[in-house]
Amino acid sequence: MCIAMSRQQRVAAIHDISCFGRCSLTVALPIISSAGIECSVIPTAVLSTHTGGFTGFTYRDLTDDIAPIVDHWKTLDLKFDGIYTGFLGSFEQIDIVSDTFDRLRDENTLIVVDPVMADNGVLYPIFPENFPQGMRKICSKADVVIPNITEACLLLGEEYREGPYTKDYIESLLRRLSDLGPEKVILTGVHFDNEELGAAAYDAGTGSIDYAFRDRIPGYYHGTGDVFGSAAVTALISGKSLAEANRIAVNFTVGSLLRTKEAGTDIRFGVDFESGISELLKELGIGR
Ligand code: PXL
Repeated sequence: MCIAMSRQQRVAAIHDISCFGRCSLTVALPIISSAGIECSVIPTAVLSTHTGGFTGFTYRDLTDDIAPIVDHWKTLDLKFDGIYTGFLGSFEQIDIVSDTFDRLRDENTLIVVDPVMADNGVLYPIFPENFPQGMRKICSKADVVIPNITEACLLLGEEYREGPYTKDYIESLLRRLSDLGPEKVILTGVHFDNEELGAAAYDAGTGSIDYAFRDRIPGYYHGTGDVFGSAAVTALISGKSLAEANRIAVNFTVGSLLRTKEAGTDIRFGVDFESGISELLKELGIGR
Protein backbone atom coordinates (compact mmCIF):
# COMPACT_ATOMS: atom_id res chain seq x y z
CA MET A 1 0.00 0.00 0.00
CA CYS A 2 1.33 3.41 -0.94
CA ILE A 3 0.53 6.25 1.43
CA ALA A 4 1.13 9.63 -0.22
CA MET A 5 2.51 12.10 2.28
CA SER A 6 1.23 15.57 1.55
CA ARG A 7 2.39 18.52 3.60
CA GLN A 8 -0.37 20.43 5.35
CA GLN A 9 -0.90 23.90 3.85
CA ARG A 10 -0.07 26.88 6.07
CA VAL A 11 -1.45 30.43 5.95
CA ALA A 12 -0.43 33.50 7.97
CA ALA A 13 -3.48 35.66 8.67
CA ILE A 14 -2.68 39.30 9.48
CA HIS A 15 -5.79 41.02 10.88
CA ASP A 16 -7.01 42.51 14.15
CA ILE A 17 -8.69 40.57 16.94
CA SER A 18 -12.09 42.11 17.55
CA CYS A 19 -12.96 40.21 20.71
CA PHE A 20 -16.70 40.39 20.08
CA GLY A 21 -18.63 40.85 16.82
CA ARG A 22 -17.46 38.17 14.39
CA CYS A 23 -14.95 39.67 11.93
CA SER A 24 -11.23 39.62 11.11
CA LEU A 25 -9.32 36.90 13.04
CA THR A 26 -12.35 35.45 14.84
CA VAL A 27 -13.66 34.68 11.34
CA ALA A 28 -10.46 33.97 9.38
CA LEU A 29 -9.00 31.50 11.86
CA PRO A 30 -11.97 29.12 12.15
CA ILE A 31 -12.83 29.23 8.44
CA ILE A 32 -9.29 28.59 7.22
CA SER A 33 -8.65 25.92 9.89
CA SER A 34 -11.92 24.13 9.10
CA ALA A 35 -10.51 23.11 5.72
CA GLY A 36 -7.46 21.47 7.33
CA ILE A 37 -5.20 24.45 6.59
CA GLU A 38 -2.87 25.52 9.40
CA CYS A 39 -3.62 29.15 10.24
CA SER A 40 -0.91 31.16 12.01
CA VAL A 41 -1.85 34.67 13.07
CA ILE A 42 -0.27 38.08 13.39
CA PRO A 43 -2.75 40.27 15.28
CA THR A 44 -2.58 43.92 14.20
CA ALA A 45 -4.64 45.28 17.12
CA VAL A 46 -6.91 44.00 19.88
CA LEU A 47 -10.32 45.65 20.25
CA SER A 48 -13.16 44.77 22.58
CA THR A 49 -15.47 44.88 19.51
CA HIS A 50 -15.09 45.94 15.89
CA THR A 51 -15.61 49.62 15.18
CA GLY A 52 -18.85 49.30 13.18
CA GLY A 53 -21.80 50.49 15.21
CA PHE A 54 -20.37 50.02 18.72
CA THR A 55 -19.26 52.90 20.91
CA GLY A 56 -16.74 52.76 23.75
CA PHE A 57 -14.64 49.94 22.30
CA THR A 58 -11.11 49.40 23.63
CA TYR A 59 -8.23 49.60 21.14
CA ARG A 60 -4.75 48.20 21.69
CA ASP A 61 -2.46 48.91 18.77
CA LEU A 62 0.03 46.09 18.16
CA THR A 63 2.19 47.92 15.58
CA ASP A 64 5.34 47.37 17.66
CA ASP A 65 4.72 43.62 17.98
CA ILE A 66 4.57 42.68 14.30
CA ALA A 67 8.27 42.87 13.35
CA PRO A 68 9.41 41.00 16.52
CA ILE A 69 6.88 38.23 15.77
CA VAL A 70 8.28 37.95 12.25
CA ASP A 71 11.89 38.10 13.60
CA HIS A 72 11.11 35.11 15.79
CA TRP A 73 9.36 33.24 12.97
CA LYS A 74 12.44 33.80 10.79
CA THR A 75 14.48 31.70 13.24
CA LEU A 76 12.07 28.78 12.69
CA ASP A 77 12.46 28.37 8.90
CA LEU A 78 8.69 28.40 8.32
CA LYS A 79 7.13 28.08 4.88
CA PHE A 80 3.84 29.84 4.14
CA ASP A 81 1.54 28.77 1.32
CA GLY A 82 -0.49 31.93 1.81
CA ILE A 83 -0.41 35.28 3.55
CA TYR A 84 -3.83 36.89 4.02
CA THR A 85 -4.11 40.46 5.30
CA GLY A 86 -7.15 42.46 6.35
CA PHE A 87 -7.74 45.24 8.88
CA LEU A 88 -4.46 46.99 9.81
CA GLY A 89 -4.13 48.73 13.14
CA SER A 90 -2.24 51.88 12.07
CA PHE A 91 -0.80 53.69 9.06
CA GLU A 92 2.73 52.61 10.14
CA GLN A 93 1.68 48.98 9.77
CA ILE A 94 1.54 49.40 6.00
CA ASP A 95 5.33 49.44 5.63
CA ILE A 96 5.72 46.76 8.30
CA VAL A 97 3.24 44.46 6.55
CA SER A 98 4.89 45.17 3.21
CA ASP A 99 8.27 44.09 4.71
CA THR A 100 6.55 41.07 6.26
CA PHE A 101 5.52 39.91 2.77
CA ASP A 102 9.17 40.07 1.64
CA ARG A 103 10.37 38.28 4.73
CA LEU A 104 7.84 35.44 4.82
CA ARG A 105 7.12 34.76 1.16
CA ASP A 106 8.84 32.38 -1.18
CA GLU A 107 8.11 31.72 -4.84
CA ASN A 108 5.08 29.55 -3.94
CA THR A 109 3.40 31.88 -1.44
CA LEU A 110 0.04 33.31 -2.45
CA ILE A 111 -0.36 36.84 -1.08
CA VAL A 112 -3.99 37.88 -0.67
CA VAL A 113 -4.77 41.44 0.42
CA ASP A 114 -8.22 42.51 1.49
CA PRO A 115 -7.73 46.31 1.67
CA VAL A 116 -10.16 46.67 4.57
CA MET A 117 -10.71 50.41 5.01
CA ALA A 118 -14.12 51.51 3.75
CA ASP A 119 -17.67 50.61 2.80
CA ASN A 120 -20.78 52.29 1.37
CA GLY A 121 -18.73 55.13 -0.11
CA VAL A 122 -17.06 56.06 3.18
CA LEU A 123 -13.52 55.54 4.58
CA TYR A 124 -13.79 54.05 8.10
CA PRO A 125 -13.43 57.08 10.43
CA ILE A 126 -10.62 55.33 12.34
CA PHE A 127 -8.29 55.71 9.32
CA PRO A 128 -6.47 58.87 8.15
CA GLU A 129 -7.26 60.28 4.72
CA ASN A 130 -3.97 59.09 3.21
CA PHE A 131 -4.65 55.48 4.27
CA PRO A 132 -5.80 54.44 0.76
CA GLN A 133 -2.39 55.44 -0.69
CA GLY A 134 -0.72 53.14 1.83
CA MET A 135 -3.14 50.33 1.03
CA ARG A 136 -2.36 50.78 -2.66
CA LYS A 137 1.27 50.05 -1.82
CA ILE A 138 0.56 46.68 -0.23
CA CYS A 139 -2.01 45.80 -2.89
CA SER A 140 0.76 46.28 -5.48
CA LYS A 141 2.65 43.39 -3.83
CA ALA A 142 -0.34 41.05 -3.73
CA ASP A 143 -1.18 38.15 -6.03
CA VAL A 144 -4.89 38.57 -5.28
CA VAL A 145 -6.79 41.61 -3.95
CA ILE A 146 -10.36 41.50 -2.60
CA PRO A 147 -11.75 45.05 -2.36
CA ASN A 148 -15.36 46.12 -2.21
CA ILE A 149 -16.40 48.86 -4.66
CA THR A 150 -15.70 51.69 -2.19
CA GLU A 151 -12.21 50.34 -1.53
CA ALA A 152 -11.64 49.87 -5.26
CA CYS A 153 -12.49 53.54 -5.88
CA LEU A 154 -10.22 54.70 -3.05
CA LEU A 155 -7.37 52.53 -4.35
CA LEU A 156 -7.83 54.04 -7.81
CA GLY A 157 -8.19 57.58 -6.45
CA GLU A 158 -11.62 58.15 -7.93
CA GLU A 159 -15.10 59.14 -6.73
CA TYR A 160 -17.35 56.39 -5.36
CA ARG A 161 -20.49 55.77 -7.41
CA GLU A 162 -23.72 54.19 -6.22
CA GLY A 163 -24.95 51.13 -8.16
CA PRO A 164 -26.47 49.56 -10.14
CA TYR A 165 -23.32 49.44 -12.27
CA THR A 166 -22.67 48.68 -15.91
CA LYS A 167 -20.52 45.77 -17.01
CA ASP A 168 -18.12 48.23 -18.64
CA TYR A 169 -17.62 50.09 -15.36
CA ILE A 170 -17.02 46.92 -13.32
CA GLU A 171 -14.63 45.48 -15.90
CA SER A 172 -12.74 48.76 -16.08
CA LEU A 173 -12.36 48.72 -12.26
CA LEU A 174 -11.11 45.12 -12.39
CA ARG A 175 -8.51 45.85 -15.07
CA ARG A 176 -7.27 49.04 -13.45
CA LEU A 177 -7.00 47.33 -10.04
CA SER A 178 -4.90 44.61 -11.62
CA ASP A 179 -2.73 47.30 -13.24
CA LEU A 180 -1.75 48.31 -9.67
CA GLY A 181 0.13 44.98 -9.46
CA PRO A 182 -2.03 41.98 -8.50
CA GLU A 183 -2.66 39.44 -11.22
CA LYS A 184 -6.03 38.50 -9.76
CA VAL A 185 -8.84 40.67 -8.46
CA ILE A 186 -12.10 39.71 -6.73
CA LEU A 187 -14.42 42.70 -6.50
CA THR A 188 -17.35 42.44 -4.07
CA GLY A 189 -20.60 44.42 -3.98
CA VAL A 190 -21.15 44.09 -7.73
CA HIS A 191 -24.72 44.54 -8.95
CA PHE A 192 -26.22 45.28 -12.36
CA ASP A 193 -29.78 45.64 -11.00
CA ASN A 194 -31.51 45.87 -7.61
CA GLU A 195 -32.43 42.17 -7.42
CA GLU A 196 -29.05 40.44 -7.37
CA LEU A 197 -25.73 41.13 -5.66
CA GLY A 198 -22.42 39.33 -5.98
CA ALA A 199 -18.77 39.49 -6.89
CA ALA A 200 -16.61 39.59 -10.01
CA ALA A 201 -13.32 37.74 -10.44
CA TYR A 202 -10.67 38.86 -12.93
CA ASP A 203 -7.55 36.93 -13.83
CA ALA A 204 -5.17 39.13 -15.84
CA GLY A 205 -3.12 36.02 -16.69
CA THR A 206 -5.96 34.50 -18.72
CA GLY A 207 -8.03 37.66 -19.28
CA SER A 208 -11.10 35.88 -17.91
CA ILE A 209 -13.82 37.64 -15.93
CA ASP A 210 -16.35 35.54 -13.99
CA TYR A 211 -19.36 36.66 -12.00
CA ALA A 212 -21.22 35.03 -9.11
CA PHE A 213 -24.59 36.46 -8.07
CA ARG A 214 -27.31 35.59 -5.55
CA ASP A 215 -30.57 37.31 -4.65
CA ARG A 216 -29.85 40.50 -2.69
CA ILE A 217 -30.61 40.24 1.04
CA PRO A 218 -31.82 43.58 2.40
CA GLY A 219 -29.91 45.05 5.37
CA TYR A 220 -26.28 45.64 6.23
CA TYR A 221 -24.50 43.03 8.35
CA HIS A 222 -21.02 43.53 9.80
CA GLY A 223 -18.12 41.19 9.13
CA THR A 224 -19.41 39.80 5.84
CA GLY A 225 -16.33 41.04 3.94
CA ASP A 226 -14.12 38.98 6.23
CA VAL A 227 -16.37 35.92 5.90
CA PHE A 228 -16.16 36.31 2.12
CA GLY A 229 -12.38 36.89 2.09
CA SER A 230 -11.67 33.98 4.44
CA ALA A 231 -13.77 31.59 2.35
CA ALA A 232 -12.07 32.81 -0.85
CA VAL A 233 -8.59 32.35 0.66
CA THR A 234 -9.55 28.89 1.95
CA ALA A 235 -10.79 27.87 -1.50
CA LEU A 236 -7.73 29.26 -3.31
CA ILE A 237 -5.28 27.59 -0.92
CA SER A 238 -7.30 24.36 -1.31
CA GLY A 239 -6.54 24.50 -5.03
CA LYS A 240 -9.76 25.94 -6.42
CA SER A 241 -9.65 28.27 -9.43
CA LEU A 242 -10.29 31.97 -8.94
CA ALA A 243 -13.78 31.68 -10.48
CA GLU A 244 -14.63 28.71 -8.21
CA ALA A 245 -13.26 30.47 -5.14
CA ASN A 246 -15.42 33.48 -5.96
CA ARG A 247 -18.54 31.35 -6.38
CA ILE A 248 -17.85 29.39 -3.18
CA ALA A 249 -17.24 32.60 -1.20
CA VAL A 250 -20.46 34.21 -2.48
CA ASN A 251 -22.52 31.14 -1.56
CA PHE A 252 -20.92 30.81 1.89
CA THR A 253 -21.47 34.50 2.65
CA VAL A 254 -25.07 34.50 1.45
CA GLY A 255 -25.84 31.35 3.47
CA SER A 256 -24.38 33.03 6.57
CA LEU A 257 -26.44 36.17 5.92
CA LEU A 258 -29.67 34.24 5.41
CA ARG A 259 -29.29 32.30 8.68
CA THR A 260 -28.49 35.51 10.56
CA LYS A 261 -31.45 37.37 9.13
CA GLU A 262 -33.73 34.44 9.91
CA ALA A 263 -32.46 34.40 13.52
CA GLY A 264 -33.04 38.15 13.86
CA THR A 265 -29.53 38.70 15.23
CA ASP A 266 -28.25 42.24 15.91
CA ILE A 267 -26.51 43.31 12.68
CA ARG A 268 -23.41 44.35 14.65
CA PHE A 269 -22.81 40.84 16.01
CA GLY A 270 -21.55 39.42 12.73
CA VAL A 271 -23.08 36.61 10.71
CA ASP A 272 -23.65 32.93 11.49
CA PHE A 273 -20.92 31.46 9.29
CA GLU A 274 -20.31 28.67 11.81
CA SER A 275 -23.42 26.70 10.81
CA GLY A 276 -22.34 26.83 7.15
CA ILE A 277 -18.92 25.28 7.59
CA SER A 278 -20.00 21.70 6.77
CA GLU A 279 -21.60 23.00 3.55
CA LEU A 280 -18.41 24.94 2.74
CA LEU A 281 -16.34 21.81 3.17
CA LYS A 282 -18.67 19.93 0.82
CA GLU A 283 -18.20 22.68 -1.79
CA LEU A 284 -14.46 22.35 -1.32
CA GLY A 285 -14.73 18.58 -1.82
CA ILE A 286 -13.52 17.93 1.74
CA GLY A 287 -16.72 17.18 3.69
CA ARG A 288 -18.77 13.99 3.69
O1 PXL B 1 -14.79 43.65 9.03
C1 PXL B 1 -13.86 44.63 8.88
C2 PXL B 1 -13.34 45.15 10.19
C3 PXL B 1 -12.32 44.47 10.82
N1 PXL B 1 -11.82 44.89 12.00
C4 PXL B 1 -12.30 45.98 12.61
C5 PXL B 1 -13.33 46.69 12.02
C6 PXL B 1 -13.87 46.28 10.78
C7 PXL B 1 -14.94 47.03 10.14
O2 PXL B 1 -15.51 47.95 10.66
O3 PXL B 1 -13.83 47.76 12.67
C8 PXL B 1 -11.73 46.39 13.91
